Amino acid sequence: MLRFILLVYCLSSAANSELLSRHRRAWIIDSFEIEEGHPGPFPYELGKVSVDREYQIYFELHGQGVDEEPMGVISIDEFSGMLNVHKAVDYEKWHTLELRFEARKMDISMDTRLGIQISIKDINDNPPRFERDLYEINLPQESTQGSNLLKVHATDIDERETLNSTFHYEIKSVSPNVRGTELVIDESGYISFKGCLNYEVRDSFVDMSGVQNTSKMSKKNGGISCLARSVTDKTK
Ligand SMILES: [Ca+2]
Ligand SMILES: [Ca+2]
Repeated sequence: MLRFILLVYCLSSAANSELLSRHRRAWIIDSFEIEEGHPGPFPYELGKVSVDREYQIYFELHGQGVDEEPMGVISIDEFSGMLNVHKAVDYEKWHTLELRFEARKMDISMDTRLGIQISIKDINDNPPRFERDLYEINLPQESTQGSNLLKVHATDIDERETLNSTFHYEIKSVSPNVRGTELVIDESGYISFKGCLNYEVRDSFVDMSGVQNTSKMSKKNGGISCLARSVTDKTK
């Protein structure tokens, strides 16, 4: 009996979900796209919302980007229906803007109320960043070649699973550069060494970077550096 009741509930829930989904799809009548960080000049025309009527109507727009955060991004020409963009939007803060479009008759009574969705298109405007500025480790004397000394981690807040947030790690330089010792970093961020450690060197500085491989990468994304400090065995 309990299983039967649960089954009915699940079906009912699924039906409601489908109904809501259809209702939501029907409510969105138009969609537009804004590229984040648009340099302007502002305002520029985004596109027109048109409602054909044989009598005079005028348009109003409310919601995100108009009179809700981020405010002042979008406006609508009340008679032509043209949408204008007044300032740049940050994809890292807003992936989409949901707006309510209203067409009113000249006696201000409501004619049509519909929805507009504006997608914000991500650009590669953030470099990968290490979670720490400085990593420090003490290497035991018995460290063996190939063993993982340290794991570093960086993240890129641009759109996930796109080239804009894809990067790899590189070791740019090691100071002092000791002959016979080579530090390597793998794709997971693990740093290990080849050769043998030189215990005469007490402090070794490793300059690392997260590098992006996209041709669309802006110049300031050309690689960031993070200082990793590995300290040789101080008991020596
Ligand atoms: Ca990026
Ligand atoms: Ca971005």
